[in-house]
Amino acid sequence: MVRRMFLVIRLAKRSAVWAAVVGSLGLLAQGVGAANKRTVPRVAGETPRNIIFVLADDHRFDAMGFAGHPFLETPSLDRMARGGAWFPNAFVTTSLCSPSRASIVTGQYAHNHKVVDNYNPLPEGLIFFPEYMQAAGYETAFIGKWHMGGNVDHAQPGYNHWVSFKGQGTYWPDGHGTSRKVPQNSYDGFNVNGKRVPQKGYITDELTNYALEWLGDQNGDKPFFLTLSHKAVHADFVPADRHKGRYKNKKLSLPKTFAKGGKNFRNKPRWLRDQRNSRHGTDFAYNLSDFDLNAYYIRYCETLLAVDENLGRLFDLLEKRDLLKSTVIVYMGDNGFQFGEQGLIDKRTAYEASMRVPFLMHCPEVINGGSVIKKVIANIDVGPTLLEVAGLSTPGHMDGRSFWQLAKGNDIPWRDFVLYEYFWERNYPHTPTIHAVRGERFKYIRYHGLWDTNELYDLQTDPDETTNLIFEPEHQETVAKLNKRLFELLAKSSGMNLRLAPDRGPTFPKRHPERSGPADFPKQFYGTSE
Ligand SMILES: [Ca+2]
Repeated sequence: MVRRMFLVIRLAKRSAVWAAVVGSLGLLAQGVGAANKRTVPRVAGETPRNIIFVLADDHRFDAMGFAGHPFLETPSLDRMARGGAWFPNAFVTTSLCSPSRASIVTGQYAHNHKVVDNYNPLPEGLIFFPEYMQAAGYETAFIGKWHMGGNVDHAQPGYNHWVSFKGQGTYWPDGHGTSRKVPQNSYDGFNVNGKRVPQKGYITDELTNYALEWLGDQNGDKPFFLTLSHKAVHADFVPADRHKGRYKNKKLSLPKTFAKGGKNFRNKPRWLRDQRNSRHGTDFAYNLSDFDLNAYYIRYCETLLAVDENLGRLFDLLEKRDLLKSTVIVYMGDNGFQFGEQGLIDKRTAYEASMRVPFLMHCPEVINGGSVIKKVIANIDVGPTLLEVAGLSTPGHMDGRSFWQLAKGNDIPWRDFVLYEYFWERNYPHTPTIHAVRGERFKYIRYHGLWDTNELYDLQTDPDETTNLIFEPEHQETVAKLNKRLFELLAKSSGMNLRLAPDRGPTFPKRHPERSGPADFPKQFYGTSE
């Protein structure tokens, strides 16, 4: 076949139809690729391992016992950190459920996979990294929250076994414990390999039951890859009944940037001060006039308890089957969640509480217990990393890079900055289009399409992002350098365009008439000449 092709090419070279032949060969190559399985070259020196990827929803970076939380108990996550590697500088490149999940599963930035909201259908032609594992002989399973492409739960490419639910699902089948209506909540039960099966109990327990059942069926003939994707801890947080009230006497210590006015508002963007009185601000959170931030946070922590407990059940099963030492277990959050930082709730912004996530890896055979790896890693790196664990190289279309060698304690050249992006949605009009770069020390945030100020934070001296350094004379060089780096990273990844998706889904533009008014410009914007 190949020889015949060369013959055709040789003949064609001499003719005027050369260009047309090249075109048709291109089509042929595409056709062959589509008909074949997804393949990439193997990497040297990696024996394919069993892999479990546990994804939590909206789990912020500091809501873990070992990370210094004042009261939250997470013994299983603590065990993972003790016995494995913790990446304290792990980020998502877009802090929103569907775009971040799409970045995880495709290895691409949102500007390339083009999933920029929670409502529009998935674009055609996306390639999910488990497809490569499947082609390489893995048994693969997806169990839990998919939540990409709107309210769908049908099986997606790359998975031999499928258990999911529509949109946000529900914590309990009867909806108890919920205090408000959440967009895209669904009560249709599970799609188990194409069959509708009712939800029986508390979602975090039940998804783990499905996971344990599938793991129990694996007989060692093939390596396995399991994704367990929790609904928890997405809002509206509902703890398991057994955990309700555990922290009722505890208090959220309000973040330094919660203060309304004074020094805290100095040089802060106008949009940020305006968002305080919106659905995602503490003055009018979820447009509820009686919103209680403390009660909300306590429920968040209580809801996390079942996630941690169920992680423990996975550990127990692997231990019993003598697989704990050799299996790579990964724990990650799909984005963070603000509880009063900068006067905000929820996510989407480039602030730490929103874009920074828990990230742990456990595999005692090759990862040293208690490793703390401070390099900046991101959701786009998950696909490349887990493919390397499976002995496979990174497909050319992926933007992320494998940090498997970093996890194992090897020194490899690594990136200086993570690129962040968020595209404005009509549904939640209070958060603008954002681009940012985040390194181990500095974060630069650039807003697009509005008359406002950018931000620069020194996270070494100011981890809480209290002081915007953007106007400080001694930082102008850093601002210029990071602005240049931002555009280099965008250009290198074909990101020099803004994704526009059709308006779809509910909109939440409301402000409370009696709470904080519109923000003024920073003083640097005023002057009587150019
Ligand atoms: Ca999320």
